[in-house]
Amino acid sequence: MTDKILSISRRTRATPFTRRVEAAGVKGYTVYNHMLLPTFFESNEADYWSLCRDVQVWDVSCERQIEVTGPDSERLIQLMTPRDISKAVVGQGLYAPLCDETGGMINDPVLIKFAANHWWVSIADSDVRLWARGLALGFKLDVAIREAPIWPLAVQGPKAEILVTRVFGDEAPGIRFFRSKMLEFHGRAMMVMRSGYSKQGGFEIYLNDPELAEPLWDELFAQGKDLQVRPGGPNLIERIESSLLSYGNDMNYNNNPFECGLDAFIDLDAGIEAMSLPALRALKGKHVHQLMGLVFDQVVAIPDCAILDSGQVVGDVRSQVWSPRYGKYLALAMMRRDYLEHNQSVTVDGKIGTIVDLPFDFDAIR
Ligand code: THG
Repeated sequence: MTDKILSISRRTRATPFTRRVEAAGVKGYTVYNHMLLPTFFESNEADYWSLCRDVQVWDVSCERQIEVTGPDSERLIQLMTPRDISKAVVGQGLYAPLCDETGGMINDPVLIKFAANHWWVSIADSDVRLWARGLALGFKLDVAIREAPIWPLAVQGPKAEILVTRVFGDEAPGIRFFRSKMLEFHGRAMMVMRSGYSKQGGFEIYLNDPELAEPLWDELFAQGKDLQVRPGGPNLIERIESSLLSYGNDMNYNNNPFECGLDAFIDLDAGIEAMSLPALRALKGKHVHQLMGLVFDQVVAIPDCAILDSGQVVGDVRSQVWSPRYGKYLALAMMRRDYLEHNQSVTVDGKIGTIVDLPFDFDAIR
C-alpha cells in the first residue's frame, strides 16, 4: 500500500510525549490501543542503525497498563494466561500469552506484579480491558479494572544503561532482565524495568505523572547528547531480525500459542485455573500451522501474502522486511505443518526462499 495521511482525531489518542515527538520530526505513526505510536523518524533503516549502535528514546505510551487490583486480582490474571504466575515476585515482568477457552490468543502482554493484589497487564494491540471486565463479571470476581494513568517510555540500545544511569542514578545497572526498581525523577518515584521491544538491551520507564513527560524527555536528550541519542520507535527491521512477535500482525484471535512458537510461556502441567489450559492440553502437537521464518536473497513481492505450492496455499506471510545487515529478505509466515514435513523451501515469483525455525539464526543462514 502507498503511504497516506492518517487523519488524527480524539479517538486516536495523543500521549504526554506527543508534542516532543512532533518537535523531534516524527515521520510515521501507527495506531496501537487507540493511541499514536511513532514508527520512524529518519527512515526505518537509518533508525535501525542508530538503535543497534547507540541509544534511542521511544514513546511507547500505547503499551497501556490494564490495572487489576483487589482480592481476586491474581485469580483473574491466572484465568487469562496459561503461564503460571504463582511464583512471580513484586516488580517482576512476565511475557505471557492471554488465551480464551479455545486456546485462541487474545493478546501477548507483559504481566507485571506491581504489588500484592496489584497487577498491570502491559498490553499489545487488543482491547484486554473489555475481556477482563467481562470475565470479572461472569466469574463474580472482587476486582477493580481500569486503564491506569501510566505512559511507558522506552530507552533502547547498547548505550541505554549509561543514559538511564545518568538520569535515574546508580541503582539502574543493578536491575536484572524483566525486573524493576522504583527510581526517582524530579523527586517522583516511578517504575524502571529492564525490558523493551528490541534485543539491543534497554529499559522501560513507567511514567506516572504526565507533567513530568516533557522534563523527562528533555533530560534524556540533554544527558544523551554525547551518546548520539535519537528519537525512535519499535523498529520493523530490528524486531523481525530478533523475531519479536507483533499481535495483530503475526498472530490474532484465530491462532493458538503453539502455532506462534510460544510453548515456553505455557505451563501445561501446572495446577492453575487458566481457562485455556484444557483446550491447550488437547491442542498440543495437533496444531495445523507453525510460524516460521522465510529467507530470500532478494526482495520478493508476495501477491496477497500467500505462499503457494502447485496452486495450493501452504502458508501466509504475516510480516516482512529487507535486512540491511544480513542482505536478506526476511518474512514471518504461518505455514502448514504438513507442508513443512516434506519441504525446506518455498518458491515465490521464481525465487527460492529457505524455511527456517524462529528465532532466526543468522550464523546458520550466512
Ligand atoms: N514492553 C511492555 N509492554 C509491551 C511490550 C513491551 N506490550 C506490548 C508488546 N510489547 C507485547 N509483546 C512483547 C513481545 C515480546 C517481548 C515483550 C513484549 C519480549 N520478548 C523476549 C523474547 O521473546 O525473547 C523476552 C521474553 C522473556 O524471556 O520473558 O521482550 O515491549 N512493557
